[in-house]
Amino acid sequence: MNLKALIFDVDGTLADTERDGHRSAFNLAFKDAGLNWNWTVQIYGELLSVTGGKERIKHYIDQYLDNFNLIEDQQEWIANLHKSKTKHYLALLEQGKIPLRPGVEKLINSAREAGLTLAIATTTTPENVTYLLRSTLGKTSLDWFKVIAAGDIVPNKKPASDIYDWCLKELNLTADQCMAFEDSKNGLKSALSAGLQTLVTYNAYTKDDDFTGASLITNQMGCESEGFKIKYPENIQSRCFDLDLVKQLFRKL
Ligand code: XBP
Ligand code: MG
Repeated sequence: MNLKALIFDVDGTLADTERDGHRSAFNLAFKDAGLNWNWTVQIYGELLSVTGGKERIKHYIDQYLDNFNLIEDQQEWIANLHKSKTKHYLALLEQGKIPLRPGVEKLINSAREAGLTLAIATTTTPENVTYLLRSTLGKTSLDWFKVIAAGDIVPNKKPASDIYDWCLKELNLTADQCMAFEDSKNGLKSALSAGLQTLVTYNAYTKDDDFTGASLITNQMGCESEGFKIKYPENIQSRCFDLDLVKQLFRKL
């Protein structure tokens, strides 16, 4: 079976968005709301075990705060706080504060030139994806991705397979015709549960995650100036994620 499509996760994979992007946006929203909450780099690293910004706020209230009582509907209050966070995050993207990770643009362009279909499967809010693509690859890049599966479009977020299942259905492809790119254990679990072969580029937050089942584990996609560091498997000669490497790793069915 030939490789037909590449499916990319967003946060941590396409760009290192969490520490100085989402985390800063959450803290700005807390300040606007008059809350004395401060998600430090350390606390945010713990909170990342919960995917989805709204779910992360709820987890923080339940697990980190003693009797945080609200007079109004908690779900609605969280949704409004999250909308404020998204506004701040989009502003950071618009200011060009969040670049793509090394090698991402090169892989995307070589996949397009080779006629592969591109797609996205992410837990983040859809607008966060379009703003990231526009601010890094330009407005026309929105058309490069046949499917952008994001956020609340599915009932269960990663590590559930829902977002990848939905993406495959919209692509009208089977898992064995695609390759997934992820950065975290939750993302890897989600992609593997959908039957997808998955390549992992970890980052500072996810470097110690369990990536059992990944076909390749590196510290980044790498580029001419700086090759990647490989965690698994050892017998790879390449220095960066080019299409030849992806095709070399793709299951031979
Ligand atoms: C990462 C997530 C998201 C982001 C925050 O998504 O779990 O929740 O941390 O974005 P992925 P929102 O790695 O699947 O791209 O606040 O919009 O959820
Ligand atoms: Mg991710």
